[in-house]
Amino acid sequence: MFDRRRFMSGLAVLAGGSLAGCRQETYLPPSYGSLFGVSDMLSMSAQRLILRNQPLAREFDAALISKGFPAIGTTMPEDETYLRHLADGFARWRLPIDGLVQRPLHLSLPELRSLPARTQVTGHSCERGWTAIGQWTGVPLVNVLRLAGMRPEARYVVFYAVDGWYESLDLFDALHPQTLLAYGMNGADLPVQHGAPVRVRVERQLGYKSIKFVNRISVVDSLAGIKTGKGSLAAQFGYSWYAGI
Ligand SMILES: Nc1nc2c(c(=O)[nH]1)N[C@H]1C(S)=C(S)[C@@H](COP(=O)(O)O)O[C@H]1N2
Ligand SMILES: [Mo]
Repeated sequence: MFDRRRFMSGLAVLAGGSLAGCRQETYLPPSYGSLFGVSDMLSMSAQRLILRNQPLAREFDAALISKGFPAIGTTMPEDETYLRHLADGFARWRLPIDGLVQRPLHLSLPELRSLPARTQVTGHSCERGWTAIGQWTGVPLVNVLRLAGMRPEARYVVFYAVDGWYESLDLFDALHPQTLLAYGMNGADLPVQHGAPVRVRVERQLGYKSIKFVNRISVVDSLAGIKTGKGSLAAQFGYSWYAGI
């Protein structure tokens, strides 16, 4: 039988150690220099206190999966490289994982699918006022980070998407067991409009943190040097970087 524990400890050894040396506890969002930032900071520190034991977000019975899960924002990227990969069934698609890691990775879809996976039926809450329930299958991000071997200075994981979106999580959320690189939805391959071939699922935050069409993951010690320093495109538009629900 497939022994998940042994495989995972194998991955940890492969990574040259556990993630124990990494700093997982953060109580401050990356930017809090304004009045809005103060409320962001208060809600984040309060939630971190409540969530300190890393409870799972609620999971639902498969019977409750929404029939018409809305597709929001980008539903068909225009990027030419992306369209070539789509036409090709993503056979030559690779996901780079770089930055503060011991072994930068370039994972193909079959490689991602070969890592220990998780399936979860969870609620999605969009800041625009709708919710839906979906079933997501993917590899917990923590497994990929173990494979790459994070350096002790690592503090944030940044996700880039083909449509110019980017997002970031601190390690507290990045290492959570329900934070997935999802390649499946409702028992099938992740459909294009929902972010094929791979999207992020962040179950304890609003929908915009679950970035679709991911094409690069980078581990960093600070968000200050990335684009405008806000850690996310949504945050550049004025949404909270920390969108806990
Ligand atoms: N790359 C990318 N990711 C994205 C978006 C987007 O437009 N582009 N929209 C976000 C928003 S606001 C929501 S609510 C969810 C919607 O996911 P869905 O289209 O699968 O419902 O994706 C998020 N991730
Ligand atoms: Mo959203």
